[in-house]
Amino acid sequence: MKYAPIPKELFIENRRNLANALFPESIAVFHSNDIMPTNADGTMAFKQNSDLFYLTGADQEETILIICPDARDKKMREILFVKETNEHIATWEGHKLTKQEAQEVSGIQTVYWLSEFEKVFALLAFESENIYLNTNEHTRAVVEVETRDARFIKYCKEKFPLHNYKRLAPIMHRLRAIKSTWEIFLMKKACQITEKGFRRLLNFVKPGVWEYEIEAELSHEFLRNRSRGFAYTPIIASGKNACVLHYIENNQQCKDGDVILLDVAAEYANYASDLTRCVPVSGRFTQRQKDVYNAVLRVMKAAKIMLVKGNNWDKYHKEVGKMMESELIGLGLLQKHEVEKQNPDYPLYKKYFMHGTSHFLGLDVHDVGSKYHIFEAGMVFTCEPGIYIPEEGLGIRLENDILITEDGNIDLMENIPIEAEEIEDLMNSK
Ligand SMILES: [Mn+2]
Repeated sequence: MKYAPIPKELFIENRRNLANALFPESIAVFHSNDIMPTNADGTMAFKQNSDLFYLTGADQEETILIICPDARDKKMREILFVKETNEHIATWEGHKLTKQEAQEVSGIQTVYWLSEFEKVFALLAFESENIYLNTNEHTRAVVEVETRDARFIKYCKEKFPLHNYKRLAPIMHRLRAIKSTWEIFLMKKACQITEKGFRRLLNFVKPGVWEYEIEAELSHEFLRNRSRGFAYTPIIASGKNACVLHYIENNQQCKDGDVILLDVAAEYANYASDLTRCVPVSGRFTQRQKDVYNAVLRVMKAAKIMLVKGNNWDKYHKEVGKMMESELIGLGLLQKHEVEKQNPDYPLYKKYFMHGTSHFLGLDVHDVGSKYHIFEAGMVFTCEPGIYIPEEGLGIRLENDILITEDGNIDLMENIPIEAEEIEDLMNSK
C-alpha cells in the first residue's frame, strides 16, 4: 500500500457498531472483491471491497471476514481469513499479509488461512439462526459481473437452506454514512493531496496545452503524495466539452478564450475526495464567463449553508433549484414569465443544471447512504452546482466536500482557491 498505516481502532470500532446492529444468534460474512481480468493474462489493479475494508483495513484480494457476536467460543466472534502466502507467491507477486500482520492491521485476533473458511463457517452457521450476507445495493449500481459475495450467496443458500437470510447492505449504508474521526482524517488527507494537484496545474495551464497533459500533471502530484491516483475517472473538459457531463476523453487541445472544467480529485487510503474547478485557458475569464462563474459560486455558497444537521434531501434540493432559477434569469438564460408558469415537476432550470447538487462521499465517490436519511453530524456531502450552456461553449461547475458537524459544517476544501480573481492571480503569478 502506498498510504501510511491506519490505526486499527478505526476498524475495531466499525466492527463493534456492526455487531450491535445484528439480531441475536447471527453470523455475518463479507468478501473481498475479485481481481478483475482484462485480456490474455492481464488484470486490472486491485480495488478492495469498501465494506470489507471499512471493517478490517485488509487491502488484499481473497480475504473474508466473519462476524459472529454470540459465538460460544469467544475467539470465534471475529475471524479474518487471508490467502496463504508462500515463497512462490512472494517471488512473483510480492509480499502478502502474514497472519500476524493481518492481526495488526485489523485488530482481529483470530486469523486463519483461506483454506479453513468452509469448515469454520459451517461450524458457526450451525450455532446461528440468521445469516447476514452482503450485496451491492447502491441505487445507481449496474453490476453485470458476479462478485465473490454474490457467488457465496448461492453457495450458502444451497448448503444452509433453512437459515434466516438477512441483508447487510442497509446496515452498512447507515453505518458508512456517518464518518468517524479517523475517516475524516483520511478524507482530509485526500483533499490536501487534491489541493496540491490543483495548485500545480494553475501554473501549467496555457493556450495550446492538451487536456491529457493536465491529467498527467495531476497524476504526478497525486502519486508522489502517496495517493494511488484519481479517486474516479478524471474529467478535464475544455470549451464545449464541459457540457458533456461525463466527458472523460481528455484528448483535446485547450484554446485561448475557453474555460476548462476540471472534475479531478485524489483518493487516499481508499477514501475519495471530489473536486471541481473551472479555469480560463488564457489565465483571464471574459466578463461573460465570470458572470456565469460567479452565479454558480453564489449558488454553491448558499447551498453549503443548508448542509446542516436536521435538514433533508428534498428540502435542500428544492431550495437549490430556486436559487439556480433566479441566477439563470439574471444571466438571461431563463425568462421570469416563463418560470412563473413552468410545470413544477419539470422546472426549466434543469435545461442548464441537469444533475443533483450533492451526493454522499467516503470510501466510494458516490458513497452509500440513503437520501431519506435526515442530515446528521458526520455525514460528508459534495456540494456541486453547475450551469452548462452548450450554445456558448461554456460549462461551469464548482464542487467542494462538506462535513456536517454538530453546529454547522466544515468545508474540507476551504483552502482550495475558488474565487475567480484568486484563480486568475495564481495563474498569472511567476
Ligand atoms: Mn461529485
